[in-house]
Formats: sequence, C-alpha cells, structure tokens
Amino acid sequence: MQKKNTSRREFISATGKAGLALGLSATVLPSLAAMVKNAAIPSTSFSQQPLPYAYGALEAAIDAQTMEIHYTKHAAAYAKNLAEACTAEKVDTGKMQLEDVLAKVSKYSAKMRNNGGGHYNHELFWQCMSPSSSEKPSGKLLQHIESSFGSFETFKTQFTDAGKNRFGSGWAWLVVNKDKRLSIGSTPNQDNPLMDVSELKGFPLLGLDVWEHAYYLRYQNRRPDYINNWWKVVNWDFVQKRFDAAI
Ligand code: MN3
Repeated sequence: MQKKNTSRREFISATGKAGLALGLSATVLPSLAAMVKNAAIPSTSFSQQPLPYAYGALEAAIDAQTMEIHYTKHAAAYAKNLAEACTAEKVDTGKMQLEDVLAKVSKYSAKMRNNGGGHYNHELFWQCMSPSSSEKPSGKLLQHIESSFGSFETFKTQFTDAGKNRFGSGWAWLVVNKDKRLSIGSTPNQDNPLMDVSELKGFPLLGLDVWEHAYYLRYQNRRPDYINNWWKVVNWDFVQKRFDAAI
C-alpha cells in the first residue's frame, strides 16, 4: 500500500485543531480518542436503531431473508448482550459513550468486547449501505483514496482482499488514522479499529461484515462473490460525511 506523506502544514493543522479542543499544546499529537470525539458525528447509541431501509432494499447484493435474520437475530443479540454487560460492569449508558468503552475495552470483559464491538460494527454497517449507491465517492475522500492507494480501483481491490483473506469471521475496514492517513485492514471476530486491543487502529469510515451469517444463504462459501456485489450498495455519501467530519 502506498502511503501519503502528511505535509507539515497538514500536521500542524491537525494537531492544532485537536490541541485547541483539548486545551493542550499544539505540538501534542491528537489521540485517536480525541479525534473520535472531535468528529462531528453523533456517538453510536447503546441500543439498536431502526434499519434505514427495507430488508429487501439491498437485493443487488444481499437478499431480504439474510438482512432480516442478520438485523433481528444476530445484531439484536449483540445489542441485548451489550446491555447486560453494561449493567453487570456498571457502565452508565446515559453518561458514557460507546466509543469510550471500546477505546478501553481491554479493561472490560470478553462479553463487553464481543458485544460492544458487535453492536457498534452492525450499527455502522447498516448505514454504510444504501439502495441508491453512487458507486464511488467524490470530492476530498476520492482524492485521498487516489493519493493513498493509487486509484479507486486499486483501493477496491485491496479492501476486497482484506475481506477475502480475513481468516474465519471478522470485518474489513477503511480507516482514517490520527495523522489523517487512510488505511485498509481487517479485524477478527467483532473487534474494531476503535479498540485498544486492535492491531488496526483508526476512525472507521467503511466496514464490511465478512461473517458467514452476512452472506451464506445466497452465496454459501463464495465470500468473494458477496464482496464483489457488496460494492453495488455502498453508501458513499455516508462514508464521505464520516471522512469530512474526522479530518
Ligand atoms: Mn454480522
């Protein structure tokens, strides 16, 4: 993967913004947590939100039955188990943000890690898809993708590979790091790049569920076919808004 060198001007701009918000010196690098907080994006609710479209709306990639089971069974279970873990571990969901719990998830139970991640990831995943996909982003995000990965097609290939090559269950991600670089990676199980335990770190812009429950009814073992079709339903407007808010 090609990496874009952050210019001194960009560096100062990034550190300055976060530093002002935190009341710190402009020479301090913004932490991921600070970056997430500064992003003009509402934090993710601890409870499951309504699906933003009908179960059959994404038929170009995912069949209605898969969507219904995925949303009402799998994702609903993560939300329910997260609520149990929050009660047991005294996380005040009225005061704390889910993102803060994930950033310190190593201090909580495996139940919190699995279900906090599972809930966050699915809430993001539903919004990363839309029946009216624009096929590619435009504006600043497209420019950053092209300068980071060479071209939009190369980016798609690398992201697809991250999903295809994730052994077992997990997620593929496009993230923006605290130094404003884009990167692609994957996480196992329900981990995500906000977690302190994750090797891949950053603010997630786009996430793809590659658990078998996300595609097995239509695609059986053919995960690459699922991913290839999934590009038809990516909600680039949403991804772009996250990027604009995070940088
Ligand atoms: Mn899933």
